[in-house]
Amino acid sequence: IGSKNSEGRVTDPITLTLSAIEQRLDQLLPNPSEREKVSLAMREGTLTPGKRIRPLLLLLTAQDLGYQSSQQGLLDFACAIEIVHAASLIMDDMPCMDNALVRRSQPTVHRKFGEAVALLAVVALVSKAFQIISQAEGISDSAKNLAVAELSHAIGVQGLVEGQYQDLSEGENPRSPEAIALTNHYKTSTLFCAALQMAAIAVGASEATRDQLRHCSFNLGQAFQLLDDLSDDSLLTGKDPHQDLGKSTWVNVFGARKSEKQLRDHLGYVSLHFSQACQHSRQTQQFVEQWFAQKLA
Ligand code: GRG
Repeated sequence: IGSKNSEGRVTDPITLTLSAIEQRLDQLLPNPSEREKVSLAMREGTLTPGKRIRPLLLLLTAQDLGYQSSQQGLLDFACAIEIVHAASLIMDDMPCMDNALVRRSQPTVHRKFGEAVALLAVVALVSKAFQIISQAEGISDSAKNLAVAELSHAIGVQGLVEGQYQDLSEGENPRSPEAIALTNHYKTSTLFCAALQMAAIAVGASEATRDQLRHCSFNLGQAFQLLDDLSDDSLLTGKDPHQDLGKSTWVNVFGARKSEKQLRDHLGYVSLHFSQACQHSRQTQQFVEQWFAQKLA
């Protein structure tokens, strides 16, 4: 990552893809004046640097599957996923949810702009994401329809919303491993699933491939959430530490060692299903393996 050619230009494809995502996000979001607070909050919540892992995986997977149509259209699909993710983080941080003070090393959006503006920015971002999909160039109407169905499913009561609800609910505590995995599926795997499915839809992949990618996303979301929980540090996130300790995460219930073993088991399934979905090109699988290896080193 970050390799340069003899003229000092970055040539690494991942770095180039990440910078294309940043540029396109910047173009797609409104360009407001100082007085347009909701638009400013939309930009703040989205453009503050993050990992961009979901849009990156969408683009890499589509390439592995042999995507050959408009690069801009696919980039727009990828940005729509990131915009929904950004909206979910703004909402997650609000006082009625996780009550976080800091996100991506910055004061949370509701602290900068107030709760009302933050909430309006969430609604505006979600609607922006669907507008972007509907206008993506070089992608057929039927593919756009399927993409809308995937993304709306991932957000709703069988996706992020349910995951967030379960995360906030004071159910049986400590929860069973199955219950924790289900919450992680809803709150994290579903958006990874939408990303990989949108790649498959853009390519017109077979149902068998799409099924492999669903299994892949389930395990990827579990692994990602376990990593997030393992690295969750209330001093860094500014979250209320009591609120976090009370949560039934794998790490809180089973400890770090067992959680890391569980994470590695999920990664094994991620590789298996990626290799079955993308048999001719393995860049996404290799990227994911290297990405996690770096984080776990
Ligand atoms: C309004 C779209 C919308 C949803 C409402 C609030 C909510 C329901 C869902 C939130 C679910 C949630 C916070 C899941 C956590 C997922 C997760 C692991 C986030 C961290 O992702 P990273 O590490 O973050 O990719 P960066 O900052 O790098 O983008």
